[in-house]
Amino acid sequence: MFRSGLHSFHNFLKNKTLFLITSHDLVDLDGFASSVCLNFFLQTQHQIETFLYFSKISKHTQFFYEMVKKKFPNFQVVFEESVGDLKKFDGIIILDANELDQIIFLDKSFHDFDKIPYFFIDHHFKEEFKNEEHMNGIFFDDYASTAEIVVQILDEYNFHIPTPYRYLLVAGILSDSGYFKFANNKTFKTVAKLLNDKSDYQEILMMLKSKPDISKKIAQIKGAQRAELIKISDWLIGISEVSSFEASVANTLTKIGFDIAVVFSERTNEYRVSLRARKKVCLETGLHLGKILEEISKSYNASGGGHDGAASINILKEEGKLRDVILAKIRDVLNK
Ligand SMILES: [Mn+2]
Repeated sequence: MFRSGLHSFHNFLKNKTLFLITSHDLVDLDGFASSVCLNFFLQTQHQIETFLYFSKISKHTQFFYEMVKKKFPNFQVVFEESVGDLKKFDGIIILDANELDQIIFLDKSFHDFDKIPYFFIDHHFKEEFKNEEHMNGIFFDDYASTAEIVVQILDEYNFHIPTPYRYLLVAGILSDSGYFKFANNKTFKTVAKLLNDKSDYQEILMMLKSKPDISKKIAQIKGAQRAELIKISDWLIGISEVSSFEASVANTLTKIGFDIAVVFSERTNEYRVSLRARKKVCLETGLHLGKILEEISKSYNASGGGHDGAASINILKEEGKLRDVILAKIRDVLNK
């Protein structure tokens, strides 16, 4: 399976001179590390001309990249400021994404785009890729990160990865695997391969820790202090209010013992409400916070939705906070 993916990649590279290498918007560490390393590999091993471009780099990614540059002063990645005319490329390689929609600069109005071949390297699940024989990409959803797939490609070519790139790859794997929470045996083997005498695991962990935002920490502490505790059946619900960072506060509440958290924040014209629930509550009771907020949006002047365990809603002030409405809906599910 991997071999056939590699084979199609090899074919994709053939007879082309200039490639665009990119990832999804607001690129995370996995997408960034994967793209930067594959770019380096193609330039050095294949002497291929490449053009590395990210539409936007996430704050956390930028922070870690700065840390790597500080540690390795000679390490430099050349990014392009803009893609310019896409027609100049012979091929586009897209990492850590599997849909063209996720690449914001490939706007639909560019009719000629169909004519430029593209190739995905990604680890996100997509049903339709399961049965396709000639897919234009390497898709493996049994990998915790795209970085692991890239390491395996480089391995097949016996390519030696320099230390700064190892730091990036390990960081990408760590962040996408939730610090090994979603890892499998392959993940550990890959990381073990990347770590050597010159790359220190604890140092990478330290470099990943961005300086905590003091106002966020204050909001989390105040939110916890103000939390009102409501018990429904054996579940503990925390309701609180802060002036900002309502989503982080809701996360904090579920970490310190609440099963469900509802956190309000007052803005100029509206209330923003973040809801969080532990996985266990959702699995055992069928609670789906996103569905609850979608229902509320239909009946009131509000817009909201989300996942089973994480959702949010914006409510116009004239409606009030809808605290009791939200609570009643949760109570309905928990009392079932
Ligand atoms: Mn990823």
